[in-house]
Amino acid sequence: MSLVRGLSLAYMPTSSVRQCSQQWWDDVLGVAILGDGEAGFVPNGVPLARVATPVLAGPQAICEVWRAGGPVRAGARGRVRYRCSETMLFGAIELDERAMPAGMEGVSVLQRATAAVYREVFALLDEAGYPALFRAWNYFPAINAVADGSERYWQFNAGRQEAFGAGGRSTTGRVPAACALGSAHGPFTLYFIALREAPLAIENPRQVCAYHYPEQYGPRSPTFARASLALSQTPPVLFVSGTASIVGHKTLHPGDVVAQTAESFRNIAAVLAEARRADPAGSGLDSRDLAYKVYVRYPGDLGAVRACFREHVGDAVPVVFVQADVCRDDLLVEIEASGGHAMEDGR
Ligand code: 3EB
Repeated sequence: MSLVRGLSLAYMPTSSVRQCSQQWWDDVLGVAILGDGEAGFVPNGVPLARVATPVLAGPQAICEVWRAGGPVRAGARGRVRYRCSETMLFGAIELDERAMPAGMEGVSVLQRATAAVYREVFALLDEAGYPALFRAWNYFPAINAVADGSERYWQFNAGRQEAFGAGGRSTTGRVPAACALGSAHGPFTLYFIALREAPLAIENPRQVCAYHYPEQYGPRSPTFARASLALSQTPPVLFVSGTASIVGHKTLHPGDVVAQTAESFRNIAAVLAEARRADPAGSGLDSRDLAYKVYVRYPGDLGAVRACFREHVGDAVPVVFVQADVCRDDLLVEIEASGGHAMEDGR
């Protein structure tokens, strides 16, 4: 008999999390605070990512709480704070670009900060015995800005790809699910979930693999899979990466946020179909079985995006809408999702 109930996700206003007892935190793996909110109520030893993506039409800040459903152990290595269960590790790390030495050999500050963060993460994962990165959430300011002669998202991609190589990780094929968004302010912030046993990488037949994007999107490709499926979890857990209005490698429907939202859902449906094929024994997740985070570039588009969202998945799924800059300046919306784990919408 096992007392482990498995992974769960809750989106809760920080005002209600603040009321929770010490005991409530016992099996929490980690938390991300979305939007602007003071974080002093999070107990020491709980990994915390503060993500300056303003919450749209909701409480000022929302806690994204990941719970193990069983005993957890806390630790730290360098700048990484983590908690782990028997099978998975949640970690969070911030690095202030302003604390980095400026311009070295033409390598941008952001590229070096990204590489430093991922190097620390991989060193921890190797030491702790959770070598397989499952899901990575990346946030940093001014993602679409050009600085030191190139786009900042490209600099991030260069640092990430470099660190994957240096850390002995593949940069194609077996890569994690991820997202990379522009925050309003603050340090480079990464939070992540890693596993003892490698998950399956799932791709989308409608899209070129991101790690094979042509050079027009930057000299070093992004290192992520369209989704990642952990068959080692019971039931299996699926993370769908940030998904946008891209078919092949091109942005579709520039300037039309509703068409971009609908196209993103077509991409998510295609990824879910691939995930079902990869797990014939699994229950098979449907778009209505997932929890969502929706990134909207322009707050004024919220009403249109939310209406389109409801048309696709109804209003019974857990979801948060936040403002963030998407990594291509013609993308107006990006949608990420996860399922298989338990979920509660605490709002
Ligand atoms: C795309 O499909 C849109 O760089 O980690 C989505 C998910 C996107 C993850 C990343 C970027 C990333 O290319 C952008």
